Amino acid sequence: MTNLAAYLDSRAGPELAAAIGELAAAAARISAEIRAPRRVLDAVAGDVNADGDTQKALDVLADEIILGAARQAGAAAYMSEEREAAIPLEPDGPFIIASDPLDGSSNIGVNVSIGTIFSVLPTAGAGLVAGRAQHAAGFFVYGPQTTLLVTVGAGVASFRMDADGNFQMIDDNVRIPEQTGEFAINAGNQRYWLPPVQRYIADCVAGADGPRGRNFSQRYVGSLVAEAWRIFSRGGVFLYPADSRDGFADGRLRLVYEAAPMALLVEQAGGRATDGTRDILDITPTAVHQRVPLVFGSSEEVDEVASQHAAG
Ligand code: AHM
Ligand code: MG
Repeated sequence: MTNLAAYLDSRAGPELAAAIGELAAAAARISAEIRAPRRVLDAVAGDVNADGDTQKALDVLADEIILGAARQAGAAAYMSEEREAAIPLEPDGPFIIASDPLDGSSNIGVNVSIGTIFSVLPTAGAGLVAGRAQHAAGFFVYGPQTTLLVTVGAGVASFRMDADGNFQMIDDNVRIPEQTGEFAINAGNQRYWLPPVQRYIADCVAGADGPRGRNFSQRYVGSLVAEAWRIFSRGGVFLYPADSRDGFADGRLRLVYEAAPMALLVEQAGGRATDGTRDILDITPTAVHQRVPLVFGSSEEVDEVASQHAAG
């Protein structure tokens, strides 16, 4: 069986391979911390992050651990959901690491899957470059199993962590099915959605009786990494659109360390990721914590959402 180190040796340069190896070791530590026998999952750290969210103790711990990995990897800088600004590290470092160290924070306390998302970026533009320029991207899921999906720009591979904290390959060519009968969106926000999303979801819900002519199921965990793992496994479409609430004109998710790494994985697995119309990978961020509407998954559905946007 191939492990992560062997996979990276054959597809990435030594510095990039070592950096992803450091991130995997960090994820093994985070996984162990989450499973520590006396861990109170939703213990609060008492601070608020760059986004105004109350930080949980695990958010802070995961951020420290990923920062340690970035430092070990010799990264030039570290950008994180939990830090206001980029942290400068090795002045001559070959790349920048961006991360959401603990995605799905609001779910920590209910024992559903949470994860770590990462992006390895060129140093040009202080890391604020279009997602297509990423050297690598991936995410770990801390669920019933600890898993990893990673791309170094040559397809997507999946791994599961063994008892020794090593990542063993599951699949060396993960592909997102083009068609799906599952959509994921926070329907509690329906009254705030804009007309294209209203129409798209109404057509899905109308099922076999509507214009789509077939039935859909809804799935929504509220944890991006968990939705994504499901979509990479069996297809699906995820939407966190712009809506009319104050502060949601660009949706909720962050471009640099959530949407862009996810989009690189999605495209490398044959799916699509857009903000409704534009490819996420073509958007150049102007700020570390910039938000972006996100639609990703099975290409047929992402295209359908785009055609609803084209219709106005
Ligand atoms: P987080 O990075 O603070 O955990 O926030 C991101 C999360 C995603 O994991 C998830 O897709 C989304 O926010 C859920 O938002 P909502 O509760 O508004 O549906
Ligand atoms: Mg997140």
